[in-house]
Amino acid sequence: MKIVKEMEVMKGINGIRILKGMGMKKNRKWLFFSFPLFLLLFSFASLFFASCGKSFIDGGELTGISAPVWNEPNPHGMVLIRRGSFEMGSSKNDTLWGINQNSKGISVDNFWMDETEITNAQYRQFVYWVRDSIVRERLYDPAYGGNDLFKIEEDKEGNPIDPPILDWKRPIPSERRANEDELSAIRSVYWTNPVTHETKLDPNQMIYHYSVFDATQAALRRNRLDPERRVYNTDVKVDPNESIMISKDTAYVNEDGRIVNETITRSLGSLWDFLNTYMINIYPDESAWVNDFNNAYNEPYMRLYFNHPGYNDYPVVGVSWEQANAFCAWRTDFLRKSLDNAIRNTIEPYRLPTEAEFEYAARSGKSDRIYPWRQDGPIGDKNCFLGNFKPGEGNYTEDGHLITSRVASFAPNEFGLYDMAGNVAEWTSTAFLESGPEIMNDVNPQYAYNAAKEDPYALKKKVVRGGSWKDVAHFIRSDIRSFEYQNEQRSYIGFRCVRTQVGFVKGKKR
Ligand SMILES: [Ca+2]
Ligand SMILES: [Ca+2]
Repeated sequence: MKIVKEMEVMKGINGIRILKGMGMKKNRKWLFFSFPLFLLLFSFASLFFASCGKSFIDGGELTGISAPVWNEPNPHGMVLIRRGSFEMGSSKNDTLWGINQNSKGISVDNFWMDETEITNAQYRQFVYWVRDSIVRERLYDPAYGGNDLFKIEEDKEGNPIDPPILDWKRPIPSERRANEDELSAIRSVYWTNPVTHETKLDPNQMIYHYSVFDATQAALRRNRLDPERRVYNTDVKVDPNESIMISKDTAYVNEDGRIVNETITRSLGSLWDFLNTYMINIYPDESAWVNDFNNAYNEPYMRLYFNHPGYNDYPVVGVSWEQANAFCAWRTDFLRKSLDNAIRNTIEPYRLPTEAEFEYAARSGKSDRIYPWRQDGPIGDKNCFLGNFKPGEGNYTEDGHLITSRVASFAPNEFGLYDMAGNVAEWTSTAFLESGPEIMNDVNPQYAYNAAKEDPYALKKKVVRGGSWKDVAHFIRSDIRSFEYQNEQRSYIGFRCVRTQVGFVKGKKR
């Protein structure tokens, strides 16, 4: 799938400056990450020009058109999971837990995976980007003084850009220097509780608007725009007026001012029918801490967990599957906008891992592992706990942590991944079916189901893997499946991203 449209455009070095502005520890590394890309961009572009100018003096022989291979730089905070095969699922029956042997041999290709779960600080970068895009829109809006310098209305050649795009290079004025209109635009994204008078960022306004072109659906033969090309069997008579029904996600604001995201089914008319649009409220549900646990005093977590700097490096929670997908789309766009056209679309998008990718990565690709570590239980050689979970009845703390822990508090697995068992359970892109892997292909297995709004709730289950801080040892096993509804927000579910690596095995030299 490919991101084709986003709310705003942000380019080059500006993306780096925004990151630095967030005051995050690791941001400086982006400079080193981006600079080689910048150089590569020139070499990549020159490669095209070189091939255009090539004269075909090849003696009439078939010599092929070749070009140097371009290697992707290592994405910040991710590790490369190399392609491989393993037995996915449980290899033995376990009558105590009602597990039936259900393993299946599968293979997955190379992908990058976040070393750790996405942290509060990382997710806040997304929330603040959305906040700033709203403020910039309003600074341009005549209702708030209409400063047209906040948008770029013409390109370098003086041609109009329609509609104009936000100028991220122009800083939002500080509250001290802002005029009255600017101040009201800046403050408009905050909300004051009329009872307690506490002021905070208004979660209801944090809407991220994005579109994704569904290249898989668009590629299916049955969905081809030209009816002649839907069937290759020349014995079958093609009906040129055949109507093909397709499902498409769309989002709009209804007459009551409410945002509606829904899946519509309609007759295929053009490539635009494969463009899915979403308007997602991306703010985490801080009240999950209270709603998940009856008769418990979890109010401090509700108030502090997402925003207190003490929790910066803890995994974000209270994020639904839909919000996690919005994060992946934003992260892709944020990176691509910092790259030149020539390489922008050679970078695969960030996404949630498939269920198979998660299990393969958790077990370090080894069929004989049931945890990310080699032991058959959660305790290591030196009698130390190997992850954050619930070690005993009512006992959450024996492993040193009551709720979540800072990410990477325990040793990584052989692939260099932290907390693949426990801490927070993690969303995958896979829709949950009891039969699961059985019906999936054995090459890059996946089962995706785009549930329509009117579908029964049972069809909106997504696979969650790895178990969490609130689970006993059995449920943090890497071969155990679990699910949650795609719009649920839980205090024990977070996520991490993956990205398919554009990588090749070197061939034999001739
Ligand atoms: Ca614990
Ligand atoms: Ca985890």
